[in-house]
Amino acid sequence: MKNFPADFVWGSATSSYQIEGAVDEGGRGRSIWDLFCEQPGKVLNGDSGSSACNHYHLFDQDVKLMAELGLKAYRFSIAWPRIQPSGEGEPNLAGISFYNKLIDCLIEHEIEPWITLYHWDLPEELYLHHQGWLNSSIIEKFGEYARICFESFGDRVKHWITLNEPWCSAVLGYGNGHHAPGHVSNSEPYISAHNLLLSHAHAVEIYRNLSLNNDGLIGITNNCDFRFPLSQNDEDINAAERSLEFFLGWFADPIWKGDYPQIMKKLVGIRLPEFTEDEKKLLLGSSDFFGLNHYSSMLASEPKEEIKPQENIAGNGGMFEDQMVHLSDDPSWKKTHMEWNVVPEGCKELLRWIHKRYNEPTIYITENGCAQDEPTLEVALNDEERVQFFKGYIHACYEAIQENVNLKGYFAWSLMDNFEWAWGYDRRFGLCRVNFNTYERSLKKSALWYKNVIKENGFKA
Ligand code: GBH
Repeated sequence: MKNFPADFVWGSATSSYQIEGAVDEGGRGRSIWDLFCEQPGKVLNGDSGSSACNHYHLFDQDVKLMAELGLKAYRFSIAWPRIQPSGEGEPNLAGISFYNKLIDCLIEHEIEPWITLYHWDLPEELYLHHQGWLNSSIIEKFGEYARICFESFGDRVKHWITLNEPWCSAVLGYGNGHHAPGHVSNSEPYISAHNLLLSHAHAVEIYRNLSLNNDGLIGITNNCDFRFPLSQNDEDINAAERSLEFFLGWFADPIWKGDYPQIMKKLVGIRLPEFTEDEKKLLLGSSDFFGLNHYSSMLASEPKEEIKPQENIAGNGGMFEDQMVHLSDDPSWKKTHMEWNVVPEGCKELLRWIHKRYNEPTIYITENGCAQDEPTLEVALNDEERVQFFKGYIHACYEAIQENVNLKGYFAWSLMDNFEWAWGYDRRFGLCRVNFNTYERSLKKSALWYKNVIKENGFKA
């Protein structure tokens, strides 16, 4: 039996725009994702999150499903435009009331709510009239939004995540344009990232100064895919290290070390903004735990020739050319429906890397999971490959814990199939199957397997 520490947090995660639907209800304002989905060609099949899983109306049913699985914790995000329809000013009470009902229902079922404040649904108004994450005025606005959430829900919520994957907001949103707001630039990713980091730190300062008189914790969730060196040559080993510093170090170094990685300053030059001494102080130590979303791994090597655009995995994302790393796959790796490599060993290696580089922080894996091709209900319910995926990755977590990595929890992505951003409803990540016409939910084999892991607090190897 592979037993986990008794207090290990077993959870599952979702995000607001991916599951809620009801975009015109309860006084919700529009977000950049409503706008993005309206633009032809941006989202596969012209899908949008306008009705998604209809969780807004079916949340009590979903909480029952979570209870059935035995989840100890549920990580969800708040839609900023439900709380402040235009991104600033007085709170919208219907929005607050929706999340109050959800939180109370979770607590009634003994499931701990973990809240993410920002999982990409920026109020449209802040983008159209205030330049979104490109303008430093967002720092104060995000702080005010966060304050409303802390004051409304902080009596019951003990785990807060400011931002989900700022790398994605910066690189996919402002670098290659795959995500809202769809900008293509090699400087905007660095500017938006800078404002995202400062917004995070400012919100944390507000939370800590509120002294809600509870033992609440607040942190950030970053995403990182691991990079193995292609060979054991120094050049490739350095390329893999450089790639991780450009990926995770970009967002984690300022918080755990007080500034951007030296190698980024060197290679990005004047396109990388600088922090003032006060900003560095504000950032340093601004996360009580290390939130990590991890999905995949690639091989990294020293480029032998100029990086060509087609090698530039995230397109014109700035960082890919700037880091000067060639990425490739090991042909023996299995792939998911997203074409992402299944490499549990990479998860363990990344946990070790974080443990070492950031001085043994408390880590929570706030997302891990896979998409599988599930054209019919029958195929979906027998998702043996997802069971194998979870088994491999959770086993890697187990091994990391054996090596004293301070991993304290794991959240499966995702509780249910949902709106998978640019892939619309074509890609399914759920433990539960969702019929997007009837909104019927059914447990997949992986859900039943995970239920058992939670119940036994581990599994047989
Ligand atoms: C998460 O982002 C999001 O938080 C969530 O909303 C989303 O539904 C979920 O993932 C599934 O997509 O081939 O090694 O370059 C995931 C961020 C960044 C992870 C790109 C995979 C590419 C793998 N992803 N990365 S690689």
